[in-house]
Formats: sequence, structure tokens, C-alpha cells
Amino acid sequence: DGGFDAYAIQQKWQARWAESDPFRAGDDSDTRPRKYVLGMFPYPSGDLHMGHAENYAYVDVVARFWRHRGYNVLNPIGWDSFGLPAENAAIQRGAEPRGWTYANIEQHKKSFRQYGSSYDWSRILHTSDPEYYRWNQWLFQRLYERDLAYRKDSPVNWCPNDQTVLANEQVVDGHCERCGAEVIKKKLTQWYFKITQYADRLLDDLNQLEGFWPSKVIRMQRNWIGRSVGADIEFEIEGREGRVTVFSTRPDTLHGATFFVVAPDSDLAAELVTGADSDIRMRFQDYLEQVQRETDIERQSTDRPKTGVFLGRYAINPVNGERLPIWAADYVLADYGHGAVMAVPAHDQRDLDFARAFDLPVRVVVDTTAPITGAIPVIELDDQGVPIDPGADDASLDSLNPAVTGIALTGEGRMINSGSLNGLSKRNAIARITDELLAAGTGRAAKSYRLRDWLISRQRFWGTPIPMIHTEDGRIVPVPEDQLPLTLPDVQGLDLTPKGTSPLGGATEWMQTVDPETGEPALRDPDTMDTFVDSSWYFLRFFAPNDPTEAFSSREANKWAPVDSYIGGVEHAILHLLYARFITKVLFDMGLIEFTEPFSSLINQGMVLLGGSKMSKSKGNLVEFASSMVDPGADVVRTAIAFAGPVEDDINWEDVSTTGAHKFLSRAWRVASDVTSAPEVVWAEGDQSLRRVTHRLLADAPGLVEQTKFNVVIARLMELVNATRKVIDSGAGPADPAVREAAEVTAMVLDLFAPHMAEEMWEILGYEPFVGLVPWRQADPMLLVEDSVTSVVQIDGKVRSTLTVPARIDAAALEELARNDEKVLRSLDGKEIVRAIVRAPKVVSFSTR
Ligand code: ANZ
Repeated sequence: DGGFDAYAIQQKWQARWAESDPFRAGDDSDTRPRKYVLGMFPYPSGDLHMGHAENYAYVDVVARFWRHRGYNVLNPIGWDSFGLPAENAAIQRGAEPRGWTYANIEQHKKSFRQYGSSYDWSRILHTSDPEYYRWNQWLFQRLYERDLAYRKDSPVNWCPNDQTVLANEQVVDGHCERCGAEVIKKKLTQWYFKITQYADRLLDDLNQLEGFWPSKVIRMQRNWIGRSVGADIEFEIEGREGRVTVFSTRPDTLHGATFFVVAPDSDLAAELVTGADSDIRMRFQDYLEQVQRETDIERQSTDRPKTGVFLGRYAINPVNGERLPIWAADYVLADYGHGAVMAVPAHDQRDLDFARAFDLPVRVVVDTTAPITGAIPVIELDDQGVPIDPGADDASLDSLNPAVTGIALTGEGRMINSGSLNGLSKRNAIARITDELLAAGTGRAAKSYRLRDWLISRQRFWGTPIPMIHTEDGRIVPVPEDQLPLTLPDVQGLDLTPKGTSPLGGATEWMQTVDPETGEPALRDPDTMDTFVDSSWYFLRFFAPNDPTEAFSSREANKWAPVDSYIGGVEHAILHLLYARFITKVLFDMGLIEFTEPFSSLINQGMVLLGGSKMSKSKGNLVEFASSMVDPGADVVRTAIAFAGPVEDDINWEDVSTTGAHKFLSRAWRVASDVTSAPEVVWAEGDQSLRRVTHRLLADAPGLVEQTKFNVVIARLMELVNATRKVIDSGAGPADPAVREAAEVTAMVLDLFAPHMAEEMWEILGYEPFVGLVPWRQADPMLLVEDSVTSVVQIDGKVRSTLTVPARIDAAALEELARNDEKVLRSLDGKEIVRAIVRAPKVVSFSTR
């Protein structure tokens, strides 16, 4: 097919772009409205591959589109260049992280230039530059001041392979998000960010993203935050001072509690067994060791047999004084709610399984054979005014007895065996018992969240040093502002191999500092920050990535942000997106920005697969980015990927036709080369049907791009190129003004996908560069009218009017037009239409009798 040399065109236009820098965002003097388009920034852990090709192709489609639509577009690129992947890769190669990372970044930059991405190259950032991470340290200290950064000693997720702690969000199904190793628990003192303080806002503000973010991501964030609504209930424990609190979503079932369970790994369990007899203590110790080897997933799994140990102690039910035996069991987690539960086996499956395993009593307190649908309770009273227990001795309950069937009654019903709650629906019973507990001082309405605080310390080298000092007398104080950035020590002489403690601890000289208050010797914090701290605010740094005076300018942030289109993989659905939302809200509370959500709209592209699995170096199924820039070339790769299917679907690289894309681009190029008319021709004199195809594309493409239906836009471009070819090869031929018009529009729209080819066509057509900056042509409404037909309107069998309507009109629209037609209204003269028969598009027949 040949004809054009993809690589030569690519080189030519990249040189021109590098020279003129046409895609730099406009400054304050630019009066166009702004759009901030951002692709999730890459890790420089290795070379780019086709997954990146897909992501950054879509980013460029959106950025170029808004430029054509008359916006001042900010489309920057940076590198998430700290972190485990770079550090591990460097260790494997016997290299040091810095050199390895920056060499990769250089390779990436070259590749992105070759890809024709329309970045503002004046705004590069790398998170591993001291100029950047200095502001992570600033952020850390601001959070510390606001009591949002704190240290605590608690069981943490530990990756035995990477030898570092992980945040909850980095544990996927019990495994390390990075390396896949099974995560274990370890008790450590670590730094946390108090994201739980923002749980309600993080949840509630998802509502405003509805329709702008993929619903799957919104759902995943909701589940991750996991708000449960219920009550905290306080229990006394025999022989112990003070009360113990449990969280329950079903306080209405309090009368059905028959035992009490504490997490074996909770402080409470440890306290309760001291003083128990030695037999219990021994059994508890054995059990605790067993539980500590289990993952949270195993502990919560419903199909494992229930295990536990009786602690020989009793809790007292605050509503009826009953003694509830206290057990330690693994299905209760130490770090959810309060690490203890009131067990209601009749109405909770986990409790029922446990009760059946250990022969504990089961008491039904909700009669689920008497469902209540309305909100208003039906309370039957006896003649003393006492509520009648509606199901107390109902024989039908036997067949529903959970102790017999093994199935907990979790449905709606009416309260029984529950004193003052009897007869109430679940909802009313919850309200009533919560009031009663509050009045008695033994409970209150409460919420519980699945979300945990964000553990941000890491025992690795390649990250931001935590800007805190540990004094000899045990205080922890911030590194003084004028000593920031606290830069990483020289890697020479440091052992980076993961060994469970931070390599920085081995930088003896670096570790030594002084207490800023007393001048006494003190030590630095040897840990580094989770790199998700770096990415939680990077989108604000692009306004002035080299500014040494502040993290970002509030004024610039309020002008550009939030990001209008954020584009990246769904693997960040929780991690990065949740952290960025959190930090944005903190910065809002600090008065630094005027918005509370970082990304107004989110596009998640699917994955590029090879042989059915995700491309990765370790699987050896990588199609390399760099070599594909030479053959088949950037335009072909971009077009083939965008045409491969809907953005959000996975793409099989085997199904991506680069030859098809190459053929299509050749045809487009030949159309432009064949044009013989001058730029001044009068388009209106051109072939009408070709002009219709051109203008329909102009009218439809913006909506299609906004709905991310990029593949449809390419299909429509193909249709236009074919229609143009037909006119060239017949009738008026290449001189027809409609051919020139079509070729020009093809170049402008093709710029979204194949920008080098588009520039080349634009030049062939006799214009100055750059087509990438050409305003979108307006569609001519006259050319959008579809083929029309004449429709007849009859009233009581007589033709009263004729209408000119689109050939594809539907019955309802046609009837509507007929009813409002002036001639029809005149003929009706106030008479009512009693029947209408519509045969679109030809006939409408009204009867008035
Ligand atoms: C009594 C009860 C009766 C409960 C009933 C449920 C049904 P979600 O929805 O996940 O928030 N629970 C509380 N803390 C726990 C912990 N640390 N580990 C394991 N389970 C715990 O679940 C809240 C329910 O999970 C709470 O409500 C409690 O059991 C249990 F018919 O209390 B419920």
C-alpha cells in the first residue's frame, strides 16, 4: 500500500513541534476557557509497553480535542519515580536506584516525544527530585500539625518478600499488591495519616462524582470505606472495673445475645485471660499463636469451621442483666468496631455457626414469619395495655428455628422475646433500643467503617525521608523548616537489600542530628514515605514544578484544577484515587484550594493483553513501546489501539490490526494528495452528498469524543475517506470543492489519533502548521437535514395537510407534528381528536367521531 513513509513523517513533525512548542498551556494573558487533561503518571521502573501506549493515546485524544474546541489546555507529564519497583529493579541489576531511575525517565521522555504526545514539555516533574519531595515533607509536617499524622504501635501488614509494611489498600486478597507474596501481620510502631477522620466526606462526596466517574470505581470506593450504621453498646464484665463497648448494626437484637466474643489478638482478650486458670491460659496462648498465622481473609471466610476458646469470664447484658460467657474467636477482628461483639446466633450466621459448633444457646427475637413492610409498627396490646408477644408460641417457628436449621434469620420481622421492643419492626426497634440505651447511659447511635488509617512508613531506601527527629528524651519533633529538604544520603556504602529495617538506619552519619530545641544529639527517622504520598498531590505541582518557594500556588490551582479529565487504569480505583481525594480535602481545609475533589471526571481504560494476560516483563509477553515507534510507527499504533474497541474494554494485542490502521492512514493521505482545487474554492459548490457525510462527522464527533467513543469516531473517519475516494474516482473528480472540504476535515479530526499524518495532510493541502491548533469547523445545519419525505394528514378520511418530514421519523414524533400543524388545527376547528392512526413516515389519520 505504501505511498507514505510513516517514520519519516513522524521525525519531521516531531522536530517542528520541538522547535515551536505549540502545545504549551497559555498563561494569564490567554482568554480562552481552561481545560486540565491529565494521564496518571508512569513509574519509570522499566520501558514503556503497549499498556502505556493505550493510556497515553487516549490522554492525547482528549487534550487535542479540547484544543480544537477552543480551550486553553494544560496537558503535562511527570514521573512517579520513587518506590519499590525502581528500587527492586535496581537491586536486581546491581545498580543504584537513582541512576537506574533517571536513565529510564530519559528513555520514557524519548518515547513520548516519538509518540507525538502533545505535552507541555516546560512542566516536567519527577517525584524523586529533592525539588519535589521537599514538598512531601512540607505536606507531612502540615498533617502532623493538624493531628492528621501520628505514630502508633499496632499489628501491620508485612510483605515478607519486599520486607516492608504495606497499607491496607496495598493488600489485595491477602497478597502484596506489588509482588504477590502472602502478607503477614507484624506488630510495629509506624506513621499513619488519619484518613478515617475524612471517612464520611470521602463517602458522601462520591455522590457528586456520580455520572462523571465509572460507576464501578465509585462502588469500589464506597465498599472500601464501608460505612455501617448501628449502635455502640456497653457491657460490664464480672469481676472487672469499667465497661467494654461493642459495635452492632443490629442493636434491636440485644435481647437475643447469648454469648460474647472478643478478638483473640485484642488487648481485651490478653487482659481477660490474666488471672484465668492455667488451663485456660495455655489453651488461649496456643489459639492465639494459631490465629496470628492466619490472614484476615481466612478469618472472615464463612466456610471454615468455627474455632475459639472460652475465657472463663462473663459479660452482663445491659438490658436484662443476663450473664453471657466470653469467648475468644478468630472471626472477630481486633481492628474493626471495638474488637468485640455481642453474639446473637439466631440472627447472625457467623454467631450461629459458632453457637452450633460449641453448643451455645440460640434465642429467636425477631419473628420473620410476620414481616412488616410499612414504617409504622403494628403493636397488638392485651387488655392490660401490655404488648402481646405475637410469635412467642407460634408452632411455625420450629421449622424456622435456627438452632435446628442452621440458617440464621436475617430478614425483616416483628420483635418477640424482647421486652419493650415486642411487636416493633426492625427499624423502629433499632430506634427505640438506641433511645433506651442512651437514656440508661449504656449505649448510643454509632457508625463503623471498614476504612483504616493510612500507614505511610516504609522500610525502604528509595523514597521521601520522613522529616521528623527522635530526641534522646523520647520526644518526636519536626525537622526545622529551614533544614528542608531533608535529602537522601549517598547510597554508597549502604546495604539496600530488604532486611526488615530501613536501609537509612545504616547511614550512621546521616542518622545523627540534633534536637532543635535543646541542641542535644538526636536521631532522624529512618523510614521513608509510601510513594502514594507523592502521587496524592502531584497534579497540583504541574502549575510550577520548579517553584522553590511553595508546593503549589493557590491561585494557579484554583484556576486550573480540579482536573477536568483524568485518564488511567482501573488498578488505581482505590489506592491512588482515594489518597488523592483525601489529601485534596485536607488542602481544602487548610484553605489552600477552593475545591474538594481532585478529578472532576475519570476515564478508566481497559488493559492491553497478550496471550490473554496482562503484558508484563516477568511473563515475557511484552510488546515494546520503543521499537513500535519505528515500526509500525506512532500514528499507526495510536490509531490501531483507539480503533480496537471501547476505551474501557480490555484489548487483545493479537486482535489489534496495525496493518488495517496503516491502510486507512494511507488512504487518507492519498485523498489529501489527490486534491487539485485551491484552498479558496467555494465548498458550497461541491458534491452535496459528500458534504453531508463531512458535516455529519463534524456535528457528531464532539459528542462521541466526550462519551469516549473514540473507536466510533475512527469508523466515521473511515466512512468519510471512502466517500471522498468515490467522488475523486467519479463525477467531478479531485477538483470537486467537496473533496477539498472533506480532506481538510479529515486532517483536523485525524489529528486526535494520528497527529503526524494530520500535519502532513494539512501541509499537502496548502496550509501553514499546525493543524493541531485549528479551531473545530462548525457543521452547517442545512447539511445535517436528513433525506425528507412528504407525509399526508387526513381528518375523518379527508386529506387536510401535507408535511415535509425526515425519512426516519418515528410515529410519535410524526403524530406530534401533525397535531400541531396549522392547517390541521384550522380544519379541526376545536373538535377533539378521538383516534389517531399513524403510519410513519407517510400517513397520519385522525378521527373526530
Ligand atoms: C450483633 C448482631 C446481630 C450483629 C445480628 C449482626 C447481626 P458490618 O455490617 O460489617 O459493619 N462485628 C462487630 N465488630 C466486629 C469485629 N471486630 N469483627 C467481626 N465482627 C464484628 O457488621 C457489623 C456487625 O459485625 C456487628 O453487628 C457485629 O455483629 C459484627 F443479628 O452485632 B452484629
